[in-house]
This record gives sequence, C-alpha cells and structure tokens, in this order.
Amino acid sequence: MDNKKWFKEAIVYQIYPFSYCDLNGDGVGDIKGIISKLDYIKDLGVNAIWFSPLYDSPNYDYGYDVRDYLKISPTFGTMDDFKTLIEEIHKRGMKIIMDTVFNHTSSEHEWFKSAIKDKKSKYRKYYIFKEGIKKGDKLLPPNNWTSIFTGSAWERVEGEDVFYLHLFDKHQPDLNWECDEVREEIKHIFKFYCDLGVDGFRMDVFNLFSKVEGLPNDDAKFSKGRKYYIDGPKIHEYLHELYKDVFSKYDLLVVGESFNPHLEDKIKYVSEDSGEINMIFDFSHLNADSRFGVNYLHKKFNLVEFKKNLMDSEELYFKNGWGTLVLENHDQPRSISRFGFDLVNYHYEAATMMATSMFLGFGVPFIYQGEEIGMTNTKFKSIDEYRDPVTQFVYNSFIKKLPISLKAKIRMLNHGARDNARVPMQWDDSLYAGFSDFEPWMRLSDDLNINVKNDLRSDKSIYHYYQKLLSIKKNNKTAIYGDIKDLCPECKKVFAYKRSYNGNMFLVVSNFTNRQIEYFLPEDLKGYTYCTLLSNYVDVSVNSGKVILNPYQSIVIEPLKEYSYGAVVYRKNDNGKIEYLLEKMGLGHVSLPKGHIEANETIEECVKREIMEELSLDINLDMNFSHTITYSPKESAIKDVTFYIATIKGGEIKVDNAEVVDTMWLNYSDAIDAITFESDKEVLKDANNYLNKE
Ligand code: TEU
Repeated sequence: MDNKKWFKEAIVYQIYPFSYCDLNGDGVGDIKGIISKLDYIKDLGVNAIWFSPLYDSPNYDYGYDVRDYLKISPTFGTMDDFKTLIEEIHKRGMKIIMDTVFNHTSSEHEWFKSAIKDKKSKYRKYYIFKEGIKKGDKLLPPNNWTSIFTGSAWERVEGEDVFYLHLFDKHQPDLNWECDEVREEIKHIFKFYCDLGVDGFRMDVFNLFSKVEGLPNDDAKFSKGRKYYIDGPKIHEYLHELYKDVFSKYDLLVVGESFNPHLEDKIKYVSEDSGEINMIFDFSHLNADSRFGVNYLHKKFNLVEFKKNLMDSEELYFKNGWGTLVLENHDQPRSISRFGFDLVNYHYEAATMMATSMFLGFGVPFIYQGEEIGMTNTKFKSIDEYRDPVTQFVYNSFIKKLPISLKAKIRMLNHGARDNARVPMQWDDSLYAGFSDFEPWMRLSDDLNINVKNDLRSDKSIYHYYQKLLSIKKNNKTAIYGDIKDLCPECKKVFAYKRSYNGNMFLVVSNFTNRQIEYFLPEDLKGYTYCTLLSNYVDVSVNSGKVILNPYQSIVIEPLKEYSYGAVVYRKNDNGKIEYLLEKMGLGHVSLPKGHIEANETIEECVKREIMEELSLDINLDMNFSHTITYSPKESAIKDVTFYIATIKGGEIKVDNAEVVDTMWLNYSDAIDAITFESDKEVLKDANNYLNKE
C-alpha cells in the first residue's frame, strides 16, 4: 500500500476528441483545439489527461475502430501536432494517457484488408476466421455468439464459406491474441508511444482478448458467448507478458476497461503481485439505475445498490491493488441526469454532491469532460439526431419493435444513449457553444446555459468547487492512501463513509435527496469536535454526532485534534542563520478565537485570508495548501530572517526540508502570538534560546 507510484496519486481528465474544441473550423474537435484548453484543464487541479482514440480511423465507432495505430487521425491533426500536445501537457506538469484498442482493429486496417483479400496472407492468422456451418442451402455462422452491439458476432467473408468474429460492430474484427505476431505488433505499438513520452494507457475491453479454444456454442438465453470470452483462459498470461515486456520497463499508469469481470479475475488483474495492470474500470455501481446492466432499461436510481457495488469494489482494491473512481465517460449518460436529481432547483448542489461522494473514495478519479461544469443529458428528438451506431442498432433491433409510442421509444433511447456524453463541450453561450464556429458534427445539448463561461463567473461555480475538492484529493494523504469504510450501507438517503490513514481520518457525508434530513454518526464517531474541510453549502451542522444536511448537501469533516494548536519549526540555513517555519495546525472552526476556518473554505483559503487580514502582507500563495509559502515581510522587525508559513493538512506535520533541526510545539495562544507581527522578535529570541540550549 505504501509502495508509492505516481499513478496512485493521479487525477485524470478524459477528453473525447471529437467534441472538445474545434480550432480549424470543420465542426469536429482537434488537437490544436485541445492545446488551447490545457490551462483550463490544468487549473481544474487534475494531473493527467486521457484521450479517447486519436488514431487514424474510418470512425464507424468514432475512433474505437483503428485503421493505423501509428498514425494520428487527420481529423484531429498530425503526428507533429500530437508531439506538441505531449510537450504542452508535460510543460504544465501533467501526464498523458492514451487509449488503446487491441481487442479489434478497424476492418480497414491493412492487416485485415490483406487477410480478407488473400487466404494465404500472413495476416490471416491475425484475426479469427472460421468455416460456416452448412444447413441445407444455407450457410450459418460458426457458432451462436451475439455481438455486444446486437446481432450475430460473425460476418461472412465475401466469396468464401468463412466468417470472421467481431464482438462489436462488423467493422471491428477481433484480433487473434493466440497469434504470437499479433502480440509482438501490439507490444511494438505500446513501446512506440512510450518512447514518444506517453505516460500511461487505457486498454479498451481488455478482458475480452482471450477466447475459449474451439469457440463453442453457448446455451445462455441472452448475450450468447460471453462465458467463452469474458476473462478468457489466457487473459492473465497475456497481460503478464505485456507487463514483462513493456509496462515494467516504464513508469506507467495502465488502466484496463473491463466488461462484466468476475470477482477472482478482478483481483488478479490489479494485484501488485500478479504483475499485470494497475487498475480496472468496473462500472457495476453505474448500473444502479438500470435493469440487467442495460442503460436503456431504466429503473429508479437505487442508492443502496449504488453504494454496495461501489464500496465492494473500493474495499476489494484497497486490499489488492488500486481503484478507479468513475461517474461518467464517453459511453455513459450524464450522471446527474440519470440518477434522477432535482436539477431545476439544485443543479449546483447535485453536481458537487455527486463529485464529493465519488472522488474522495479510494482510487484514481476519472473526470469526463463537461462533468466539471455539471453538463446534463440531451433530449434527442428523432432517431437521426443520434450519431452513435450503437443507439441505431439498439433502436432497430429491439426498441423499434416495442408496442409503445415513438415518444416513449425516444425517451428510452435518451436515457441510455452514449450520445448524451458526446455532444460538443459547452464553453460559452455563442451559437455553437464556443465549441466551433462551424456547425458541429453532432447536435448540441439543450441547456446551453450550462457552460464554462457562465460557470466560472457564478457564485455557485461547479468548476471552482472541483478545484477545492481535487485540492483535497491531491494533498491529503488520507484521501489517497486511506482505508475506506461505509458508515451506513443500508441508508436510503445518505451516503457516508470514513477514510483513515496513519491516525488521521475524515468523513464524507452526503444527502442524496432534495429535502433537509438528519443523519446520526455511528457511536464511535460522535465524540469528536469536527472541523470542515469542504462543503457545498455555507452552513455545516454537526453537533454531538447529529448531522443536519440540506438538499444534496455534502460535507467533508475531520476531527479537530488535541494537538492541533500550532507549531513552530526552527532551522538553521546554509549561512548558519536561524530561520523559522511556522505551522498553524488543524484550524478548527468556531471553537478557536482566532484562526478559525469558515464552513465553506478550504484550509488554504483560510490561511490566506487570515494572514492577509491579520498580518496585512502581500503573499505569494501557492494553491497547494500543503505547500510551504514563502513571503518577505515589508517591514521586517527581524533582519536576515527568511520567514515561512506552511499550511497544513489535518493533523499531519510535514516539513519538506532536510535542514530542519528541530521542532517545538507551542500551545495555542503562543502559536497565535507567534504569527502576529509584533511578536516576531520574541519568537526569534525564543528560537535562539531554544537552539543554543545545548
Ligand atoms: O466500450 C466497451 C463496451 O462494452 C461498451 O461499448 C458498452 O457495451 C456500451 O457502452 C454499453 O452501452 C469500449 C469503448 O469504450 C466504446 O466506446 C467502444 O464502442 C467499445 O469498447 C468497442 O471498442
């Protein structure tokens, strides 16, 4: 657990390149557009960006059908643009994560074209071809497997009695991982991007790579074939080989997108001992509003189910590897719309509550573009407004035939459509939402008032709230490495959990309803005085274990520690001069006469405000509240002294300076005195006495 690697402290922002920002005016997003937004992304507080596929593709499945893995799609730019993108991301101290699609290629990939053209081609074995079954004058597919995108999983090769397997669209033929050359090609592609400077990968549907030998018929009623390819027999072997030959040679973040994985396999994929990958996406919690895991089959959001699936995963990964925290991606409808919140009255509260509940859990947050301003689902009005082929397949194969009105059919589609996540990003209220000057490749969403420009100037900015939230996620070790425990799994209205690490802890308590409610902390947590790290309301009411929560309120609270009064840290600098660092510890609200933290501010804001107010100094303040702040008093009473004030996290004492010679605890009033300007002299005297004691 303490084996620290950068991926564990990552906070990832996902970009769907088609819909982020169009700079060249063709209605489709592009790399230059993305580069123009990197400061916006950086300022949100993330430290890595994952791109849905940027490779050359005929786009039957919008990039998830790759024609050439070593070429950037001309739709988005050139390889040079991509290199600039890497450089610009790194310049800003962020990492870049590429999507990889290796379960299948595009049917227009040179390998497949050659395999189809010539039976003897060396690429024939790169794919899964099989003779059809003759039945009378008909030729049936080799088995009864169905595609995940509906219909048969087989397509007949023109002019032959042979079929090829495609677990997704027919334009996405499955690669044959049994073939050594295929795996070598894949490793080569991974290395190519590593050597360009890419820092990590997402692997699309990685747990479908290995298929059971013989590809037998499946007697399942629905979704035939799954038991023969989900977590297939050689998947762990393949992943280990990738790890050994590629992943272990670089310092990467590798996250696999899993498709309905089994429990024992999940553990193996992410366990550090297995040497496979770092994390998986496992979306079981997102099924809490749908039947049979199908987003179109809507049911009322069930919080207890959501928490159970989420917490089961987090607890599992805490023990065995690392977790991912996901509410949205390019395949999912917008979270705040699908879970049935009252967005007319509480849009800000619902969006910030959801984010707080999710991203302070155990694992790496993955934030999908637009989530940080609370983008919502779209009310598509007719079938031809949808761009995703899956929506069309689902409509034609199943929803179209239902005995319900067209309106009801569209409503069903709207609820589950992946298109909801794919409408253009909303930057401002201009004609095309600031996404493009040209008509976008797909329609815009309905509520264009939800846009970056409006959000950033609003008193209730979701983006600004995310900054505070992510600042906690990034700087508070408990939020990263801490154990996680659900405090009330059976509560139907509240989601409350505890994170703990090295004697520190904090609680996250969220109200999932649009009414004011009361929640009682468990007995063992009642006895503390809590201070607020974050809330989406100004008032935070926690009294003797009773928490009163406003509609969709989320609070993050931590106990005020006995020793959290204040600290003075002295050191000698290179010239033998005495410097001192002051740390104000665990500023508690209300109970302290000075140095109190307001309910809705973070510690860094509190320290900034207080120092500004109390000392009236110009301060160069870093956003990271765990960072040491350096400032020079305008009229220093003390000459030749460099004065630092470090803000702190919880009760954790952290001085990142090897030169520190000793620390000394003061009681609260002394510590407060110590940071008032007049008493600088006294403190220095004190420091001198202390250091010269021996
Ligand atoms: O998704 C895998 C996947 O199984 C989803 O398509 C899922 O079934 C669907 O969203 C349910 O509505 C990955 C990619 O994320 C997706 O965009 C691709 O279409 C798919 O693989 C094929 O590459």
